[in-house]
Order: sequence, then structure tokens, then C-alpha cells
Amino acid sequence: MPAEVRIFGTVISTYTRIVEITCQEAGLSHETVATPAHSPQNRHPFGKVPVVEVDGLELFESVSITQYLDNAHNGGALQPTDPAARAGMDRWIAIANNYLFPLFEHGLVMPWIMHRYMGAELDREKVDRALPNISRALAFCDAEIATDGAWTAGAFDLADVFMYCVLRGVQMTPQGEVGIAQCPQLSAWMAITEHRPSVVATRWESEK
Ligand SMILES: N[C@@H](CCC(=O)N[C@@H](CS)C(=O)NCC(=O)O)C(=O)O
Repeated sequence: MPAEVRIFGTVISTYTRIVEITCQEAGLSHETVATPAHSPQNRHPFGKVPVVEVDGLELFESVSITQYLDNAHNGGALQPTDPAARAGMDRWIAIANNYLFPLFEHGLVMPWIMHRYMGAELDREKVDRALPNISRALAFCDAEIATDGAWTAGAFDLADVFMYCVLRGVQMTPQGEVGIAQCPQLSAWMAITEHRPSVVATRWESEK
């Protein structure tokens, strides 16, 4: 009996989508149960989403969740076995989680989400303050693709999953769309990746 994955997360969420794409890649059926971060029903000890139930386990933290799903249900197909390629994948996932996501999320993505969906005034000051660092980060990613390919040379892996979801939120803001369009390698990679079946199957409502 194939595993059924229950994902407790918010509807427009980078990390919920990371887990959803991994499920799609692994051919696992999955259901996302709308669960706000920091809500009483959220079981993440630090209030983050997503939390996942699968195989009688409760998992949290996207690195742990995605590696479990890929190892237990996909033969590890999303993780290179060559040690150097593996180190490259881990490095990009760490860059996405530790540097890119916080910069993009707080400086650009959340101000626009609050404005578009919560009726708040756009915090232009916050956005303007973040834009130079965001441009530098996008240029760094662009240059890295030009040098080494995206992100770990070879097959689509978990670094692609994390990087796409982190960058897609940015691309859906007006400033982020322009910023990514100015990065030829990055925009070409985004354009190819958005057609991957697992990515198409997990589009946010606002992308349809
Ligand atoms: N380290 C966590 C990060 C998850 C995360 O930051 N999720 C966002 C939604 S995409 C969240 O919960 N935001 C609410 C907050 O930070 O308060 C993971 O890898 O799962």
C-alpha cells in the first residue's frame, strides 16, 4: 500500500511546496491540511510549517522531511551518491535556507503577501531597504549557474527543489520578477524548471 503523506502547512508556503514537490517526484499521494504557522494546531516546536505525517512518523524541518521521503520512498533518486556532488547539493540547500530565504521572505515576499492578501499597506521602506542585497544574491546565483551549472551538475535533485521554491516566491513580486529577468542564467533555469511535472502539479492558486 503506497504511503499517504499528510502535510500540515499554509497554502502559500515555500517550505510546504518543497515537501509537495518531493512527494510528487517520489510518486507519493499527499494532502495538504491548511495549518497556519504559530497556530495552536501546529505541532512544530518553533511554530514553523510544515509538519508532516507519514509511515506513522511525525516529521518537521524540510531537510529532514524531504530526505526521509526520498530515502524511504524514492530510492534516494533526488540525492547524488557521489560525495562531491552531494556536498554541492547540501551547500545549495544550506544557502537557500540560511541566506536566501530569510533575505527574500522578510524583505520582499512577506511585505507583498501582507499587501495582496491581508489588505495591509505595502511596506515600501522595508522593500527598498532589502532590494540591494536581494539583487546581489540573485546576481550571485546567476554567476554560479554560469560557472558550474544549476546547482549540482547532473540530474534534478533536492537542491533544485529548494532553490526553485525559494526563488519562485521572489519572482511573483513585481521587483523580484524584474530582478530575476535581469539574470539570464537564472531566468532560463526558472523557465525550464517551471515545466517539470512535479512543479506544475504543485502550483500555488495564485500561479494558475
Ligand atoms: N527550517 C524550517 C523553515 C520553515 C519555514 O520557515 N516555514 C515558513 C513558511 S514557508 C514559516 O513557518 N513561517 C512562519 C514564521 O517564520 O513565523 C524548515 O526547513 O522546515
